[in-house]
Amino acid sequence: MKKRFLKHIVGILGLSFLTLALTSCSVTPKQYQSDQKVGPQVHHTITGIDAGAGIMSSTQNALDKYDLKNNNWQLQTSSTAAMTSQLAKSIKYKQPIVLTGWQPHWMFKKFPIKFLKDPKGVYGKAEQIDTVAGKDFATKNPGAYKFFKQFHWDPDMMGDTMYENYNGKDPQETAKKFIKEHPKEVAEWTKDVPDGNGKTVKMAYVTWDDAIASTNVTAQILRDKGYNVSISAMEAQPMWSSIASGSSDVTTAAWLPVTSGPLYEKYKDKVERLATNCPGAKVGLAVPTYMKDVNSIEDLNNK
Ligand code: PBE
Repeated sequence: MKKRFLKHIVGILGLSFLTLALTSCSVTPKQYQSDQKVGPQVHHTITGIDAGAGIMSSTQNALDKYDLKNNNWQLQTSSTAAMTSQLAKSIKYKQPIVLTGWQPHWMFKKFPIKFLKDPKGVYGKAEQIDTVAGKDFATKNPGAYKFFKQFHWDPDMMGDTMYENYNGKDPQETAKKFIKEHPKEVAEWTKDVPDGNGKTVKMAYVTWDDAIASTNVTAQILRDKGYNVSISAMEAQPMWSSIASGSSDVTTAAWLPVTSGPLYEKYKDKVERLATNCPGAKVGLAVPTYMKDVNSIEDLNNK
């Protein structure tokens, strides 16, 4: 009887040690080692986002131009949500990570990360976010056209709006709050814009945080002016083709000249660039600031 009891205890103890060992294995990842090469520490992997994003094709170019592909580097497709939650985990445990990064975005507000230098200019020098419409939008809906010609904000305004959405607020509620708090800007953007009287505006966007923010703000301003605005989320490629074909009217999500460049090139005869709605954007690769010796994309091969 006693023996059996002992055996039981030993069994339970053994099992708990095993579980402890296993879980401690999985929850204590290795920290970044500055004295070791970065490649093997991240399995030569750049953590990316959705396949249709321009930053993904720019990063494929970077893999070629910086000779990273020949050194076994690869780009992992995921989503903005998956990438930023991976980033949060890495930061928590001071692990190494190389990711696709862009601004305006709350990731630079929330996490201690830095852009890697891009001496070959693969991601372009200065990006901007443009408003793009179908060629016939001006004649089809001159009122809304005028508004989109006049709409432009800055990375700070956009960043704050995105951050509120990130914190769980409904994007339409954020838009309403923004409108309330920025009467001067809204008046400027709607100057001489006639009332919509129910005229339809079909906006297209991709569910990137910047586009969610700008689409909801502009749609709400036009709704307040009496336009009947619909917003449709789609992948990048279908978004451009639907604007070119006229099934959608307008988007505020064109990152140019480089990031959305290939799509713009493809459809440029059928679309019009109305305005730059946000200047001072930036796209590239990023790492946590504690990866002190990794400062340029070139460092990924050497360090
Ligand atoms: N982004 C954000 C997009 C555009 C908006 C930089 C991730 C991209 O096409 O890469």
